[in-house]
Amino acid sequence: MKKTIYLFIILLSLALSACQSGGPSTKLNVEMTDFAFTPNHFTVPAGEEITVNIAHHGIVVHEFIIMKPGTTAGENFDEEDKPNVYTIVEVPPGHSQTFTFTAPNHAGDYQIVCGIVGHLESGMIATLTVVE
Ligand SMILES: [Cu+2]
Repeated sequence: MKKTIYLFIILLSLALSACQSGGPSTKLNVEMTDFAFTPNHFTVPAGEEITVNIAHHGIVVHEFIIMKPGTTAGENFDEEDKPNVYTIVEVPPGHSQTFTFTAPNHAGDYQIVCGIVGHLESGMIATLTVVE
């Protein structure tokens, strides 16, 4: 009987740790290539300071832009979209860069794009999910 309980506890703790790894994180790792973000979905806790480690493996400059709540860049990123930028980082090709930002206080999905002309259209788009 005891063995069964121990086994149950082990399985339960494994299940819990598995959940955590897929849950919100304050540390994000993202790879930039020409022309994609990998991964293209991130989950962070609302209001927390988030550290983003970017590894750029492409040959042209890219940006990591998070759009403000309720806004998207639409079909392409242009002048009209600049007031809707929540945070922006520019990364030269071949560089690794770390930056921090404070996650929005409101849960929801926020669009991540690269604002260089033509890059969003080429696939540089991702989603930041903020959870309470
Ligand atoms: Cu880009």
